[in-house]
Order: sequence, then structure tokens, then C-alpha cells
Amino acid sequence: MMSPSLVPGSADAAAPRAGSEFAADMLKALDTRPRSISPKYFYDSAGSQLFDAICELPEYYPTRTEIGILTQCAGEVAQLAGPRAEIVEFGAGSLLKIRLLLDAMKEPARYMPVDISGDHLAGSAAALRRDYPGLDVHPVVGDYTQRVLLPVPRAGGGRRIGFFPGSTIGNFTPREAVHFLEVAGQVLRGGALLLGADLVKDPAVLHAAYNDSAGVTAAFNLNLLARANRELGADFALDQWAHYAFYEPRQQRIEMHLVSRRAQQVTVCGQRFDFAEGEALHTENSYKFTIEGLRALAMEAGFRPGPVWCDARQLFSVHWLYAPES
Ligand code: AVI
Repeated sequence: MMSPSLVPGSADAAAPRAGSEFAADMLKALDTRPRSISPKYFYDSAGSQLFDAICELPEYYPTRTEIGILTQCAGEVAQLAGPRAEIVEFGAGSLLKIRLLLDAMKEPARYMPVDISGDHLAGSAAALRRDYPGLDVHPVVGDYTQRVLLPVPRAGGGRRIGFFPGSTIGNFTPREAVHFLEVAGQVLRGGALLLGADLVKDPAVLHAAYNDSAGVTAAFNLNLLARANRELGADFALDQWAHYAFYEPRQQRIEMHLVSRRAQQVTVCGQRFDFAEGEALHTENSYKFTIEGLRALAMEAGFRPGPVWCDARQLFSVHWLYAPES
């Protein structure tokens, strides 16, 4: 399983210290109240490995549930996509998931994963070229939340089908989600988007998924501070911070925070910041959706909702959304 490569900025240990986007965003987060930083900074190589481990946890149902749904619906998806489809994956995600689609589709013509991390793209592209010799694998390095330049459609090619699995859409704010969908709609004009979205459910199930008994999600959250220590010369004492994740039903989202266990001072990029006991850094939102809510969001961005597939327990949903024609 590969990490979701959440939008840009997954630069690793080689990133410059004080001048990096991570440095600027961390300093801004620490200077603002309430303190909050984008979840994209989870995904350095240590964080990506921890995310892969999360996907295997018994409590973390989304990955295996979505794979189950994709296995079931791949044939129908292939019918809807038609022959010689050109697939655009937003993020260089799980090879397992894209293989399920490619294996079901009729002569898929082209696969274009879009990701900010060239290394990530190169690895998955090489594996797919080897296994699908007739497929034109065309990685595109870029930020898929902004307008990306894709190659012109191939002569005689089929529809453009977007793929955005994993409920990564839930890590955007609703406004960011609509913006992403608008950008995707322009790229996929006349085609469709296959989108994975985690569903609203029993809060106990959600709570367990983000508070696993092995402590992997806690390590994933705390890795943000470890990364700041590695890359920004910060001095976060990791044992003085608590992973705190809870479901907020009004906003239908899991919130993850890092909470200071005591009053303390922290130095980041040579600047000192005070934390009171119990003060938090908000590190992630993970929105959950009703089927109708997700379809309404998609319509706001100009998509026309098509079929939806779910698992028997209604934990997760996979949506076929028709992209605007013009
Ligand atoms: C990548 N994303 C969809 C995951 C989620 O569930 O929101 C990230 C994650 N955070 C904690 N566990 C998994």
C-alpha cells in the first residue's frame, strides 16, 4: 500500500530547513490561535510508512473496505468507462487499487498519475509499465489541487476517467473539496470521476479507527513533531505531547490534535514558542459524508452524480460522478 501523497509538500529529509514551505507553515501555525497546520506535512518518508501501517490496522476499516467495494464494482466501472479509457489518478496512490480498475477495463489506453512527488510517481510508473505493456503510463508531476497540464487526449482514445480513492477528499475543508472537484471537472470534461468517500457512522467505530490499540495513529500524528525536529532544528520533547483524536458530530469529522502535556517552551527555526498545559496544535480533519451530502458537494462543483457502491455495513462509499461536458 502506498501513502496517499496528500497534495504537495511531501519533500523529505533533503528539504532545506528554515526556508522550506514546511518551516513557513509551521512558524505560522505556532504564531496563530487556534494553532493549526495542514495534514500534508504528515507524509515524509517516516510518515508515509506509518500511514501504510495504519491501512493494515484492524480498527482502520477504510482501506480494506474500499478495496472490497472496488473488487465488487470494477466490472460495472469498466462498462461505464468504456473502451480505451484514459485514467487520471489524483495522487500516486495504492497500486493495488489502480490494478483492480486496469484489470477490469477494456484496453485502457493511458494512465496518468498526478502527484507532487516525482520519486513516488517514478516507482509506481515503473511497476505498471512492466505489468501492462500496452498501457501508456504518463506520470505528471504537479499539485492536483491546482490546475495541472495534462497531455492532449490521444487520437481515437476513450473517455477521461478520474480516480481519487481513499477518502482523501475528507482531509480537505468543504470549500477546498469543492475547489478540488472544480479543478478535476475541468481536467475530466465529458468523462467521469470515481471517488472514494468515508461515510458517517457509529462514532465508536470512527473513534477506534483513529485511536488504534497499537498506537500507530498516535505515532503518525507525533511524527509531525519528530519531522520538525529533523528538518527545522526544533526541540519538541515527544513524550510531552499527547495524540488526541475525536469525532465532532456537528461537522461530521474526526479531528486530530497534538496536546501539550505540560506548560513548556519549544524552539522551532530558532524562534521560541510557549505552550500552556493542555494547549493543542490541530493537525488534521477527516470529514465523513452521507451519500447525499457527497453528491450535493459534487453537484456544487458541476458534476452529475451516477451510481454509488457501498459495502454491506455502509462503512464506505465509491461514487461515479459524471464530469461537466463544458
Ligand atoms: C489519508 N486520509 C484519508 C486518512 C484519513 O483517514 O483521514 C489519514 C489518516 N489520519 C489518521 N489516520 C489516517
